[in-house]
Amino acid sequence: MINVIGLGYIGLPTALMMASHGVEVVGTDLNAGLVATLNAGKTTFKEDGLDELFAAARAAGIRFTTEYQVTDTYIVSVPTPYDKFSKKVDACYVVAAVKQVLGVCPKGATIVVESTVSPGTIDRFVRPVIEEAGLVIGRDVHLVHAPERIIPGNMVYELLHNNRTIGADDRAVGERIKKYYASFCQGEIVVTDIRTAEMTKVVENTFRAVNIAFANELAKICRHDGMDVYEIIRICNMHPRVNILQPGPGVGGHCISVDPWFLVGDYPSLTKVIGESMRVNDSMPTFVLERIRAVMDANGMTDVRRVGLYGLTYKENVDDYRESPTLQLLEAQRAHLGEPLKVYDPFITKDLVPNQYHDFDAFLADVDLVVILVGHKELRDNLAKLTGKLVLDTRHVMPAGREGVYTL
Ligand code: SAJ
Repeated sequence: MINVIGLGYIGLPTALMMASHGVEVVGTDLNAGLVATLNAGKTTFKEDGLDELFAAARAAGIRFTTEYQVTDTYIVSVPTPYDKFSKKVDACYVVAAVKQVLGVCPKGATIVVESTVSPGTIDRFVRPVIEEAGLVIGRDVHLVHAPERIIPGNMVYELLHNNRTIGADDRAVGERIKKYYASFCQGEIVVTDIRTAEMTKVVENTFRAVNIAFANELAKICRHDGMDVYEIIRICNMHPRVNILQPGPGVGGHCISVDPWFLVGDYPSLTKVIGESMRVNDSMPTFVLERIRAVMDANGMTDVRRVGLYGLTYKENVDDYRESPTLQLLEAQRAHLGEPLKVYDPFITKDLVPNQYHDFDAFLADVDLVVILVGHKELRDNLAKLTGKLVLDTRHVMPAGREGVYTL
């Protein structure tokens, strides 16, 4: 039986996948409310195919509890935030979960850390906890790191199809854990050592962050001299070895905007490109504020109460707003004592920020300038509703040449 510890964005779908593919699974989370919701037959976030997967896992007998289980295999999938000042990974949740596991697990159990951690975290934080408990790693407890690669918005599909990495001290243990993942994963599963697995995960997300920063910097250069960044990127990408990403209002989510900082925190003098890329991405919400001001000035608009932000989530068609560029923008605006801008997002039903709307039409009726920060499908399907409005389109969703539309 596998005990999955942490039933968030990664732990829950992973537990459901295994359970619906013949593995006996118990999911544990310290959040009693979350466990109660799952036990009441409801999922805790939206994702294509998640409800169907949940139903299949429940039919297969998955259980949810706040208790750690006595079993031979644990998958730890708890958050790994980073310390905003030191830029280093904060492994406290992983360490706390491992301590709890050690309190109940029998000798010879395997602990799989699935949470994203910076290279060396398992050596520095997890191994000492096990040794301090008087246990011998490789005999009393086995360690594995199995980072995930799924993208929010397409999680269920990617869980099934992505290649994966499993890092283990002992190859035989790695191969045993691989079998659990292979129960559902149709991609290739590479078994390597723990440090390599830690590093590859963070490097993958850093690669994307650096490439988004490149696109964002191009947007600033093009804005400076009145060039069309989208047309330039489109043409450049016709080159067989060029593949530039899209500029945007900033980088959010709990991966691309966080993981590269782990490397900057650990190797400050060796991460010039990475550190500067993160700063470029972090500068984008303020750049959007400057663009709002420029569009208002160009149109003789003086009342910020007639400006509305479309989108609160960190990207399109998900309900996750962690580190979202819109929240970063509102924070930057707040620092200047500005009147909070009006905001609307079809995916955010609870009240998250001041001046938030829950109806698209009511939102549109109250604003003259719509700032598109997220290109949700709802918006793409209803572009005609923006007729007659000024639009600042930071996601390149509006058709070219429409009157009153401005870009980044
Ligand atoms: N973004 C841009 N321009 C782009 C692409 C993205 O501005 O061209 C922005 C998005 O709007 C968003 C942020 O970047 O704010 C991150 O979005 P994303 O879609 O690039 O990535 P995430 O954070 O949803 O998921 C990433 C994925 N990593 C990679 O593609 C390397 C996913 O595969 C990982 O599993 C996930 O991080 C994770 O958990 O680490």
